[in-house]
Amino acid sequence: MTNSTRMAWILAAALALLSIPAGCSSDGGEAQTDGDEMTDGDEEAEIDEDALPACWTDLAEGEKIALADGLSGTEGITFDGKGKLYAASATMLMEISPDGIQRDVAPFSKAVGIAAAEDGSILVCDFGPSDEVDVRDGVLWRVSPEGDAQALSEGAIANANFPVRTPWGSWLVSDDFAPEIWEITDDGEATLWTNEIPSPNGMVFSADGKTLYVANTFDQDSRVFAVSVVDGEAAGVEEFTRLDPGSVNDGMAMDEDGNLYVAANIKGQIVRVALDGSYETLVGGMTTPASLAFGEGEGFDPCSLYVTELAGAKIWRVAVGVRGARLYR
Ligand SMILES: [Ca+2]
Repeated sequence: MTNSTRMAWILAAALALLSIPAGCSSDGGEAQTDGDEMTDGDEEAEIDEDALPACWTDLAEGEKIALADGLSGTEGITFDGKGKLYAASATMLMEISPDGIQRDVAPFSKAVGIAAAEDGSILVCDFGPSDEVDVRDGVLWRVSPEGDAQALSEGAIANANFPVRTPWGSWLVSDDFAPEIWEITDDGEATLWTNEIPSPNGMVFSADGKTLYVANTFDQDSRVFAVSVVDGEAAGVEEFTRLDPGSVNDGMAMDEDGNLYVAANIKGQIVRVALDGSYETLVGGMTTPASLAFGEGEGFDPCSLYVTELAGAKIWRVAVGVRGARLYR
């Protein structure tokens, strides 16, 4: 068994543990401080800086505070673009209030990464019943704002891990147990988009849509790849940066200046990667940080990252001091 295979099974075991119902639907407990500096902004005002919500100033850059606690481990996290925050444990898609209170939205068997569509639906990746790499039972679900879950794609991806909306209006879905990223149309048609990136996980597009950044998880060293995108196709794969050994990269986010934020899962850190590929640790002291998203909507800081813990109990807010990049939806 190779190291990467062993690591895969460690996280697979963690996922299996998380799939045990843990009576986690109760009050999330610990509340964060009020966001009283928050002001409403006009989402359509892309150019008018004054119309954008202000950064909170209660935490210094790199400081963190628990938004929610008492969770049974969460992985996916996304804002819906309409003011709500969602997070996914292995067995439940939840809404998380600005006070850290959780509300069950829809149950799953093995939910992983999530992302929001333009209409406020939440796309949920699901490993399916089997974690085997050759059993194509992974599912991409689409959950309506009312909580109605419909399978958008099943039977193509073995272990659907993370979804990202493409600039051309489809979904890319990574499979971290295989070197595969799939494209899923809104009609559910699935095609293999690239098989050139080992253990792809978190993904984010550059603002111009010409580059897809992909974090790799189990294949060491811990790298971030840059995929050149031409006419909606993967036109070339390059190594963008190589983080510290053992980072075991998971989710990614991007700020408005194009810096990347990578969840170094096993190290318990969020690492910031500059445009030239150099990197620094923004924050540590987390338990297996999994996915991360910049705040959107009233009660959330637009200049903080909200971070799930795969094998921990918290959702953190980490102050960054700059806004997130606009996401494709
Ligand atoms: Ca599976």
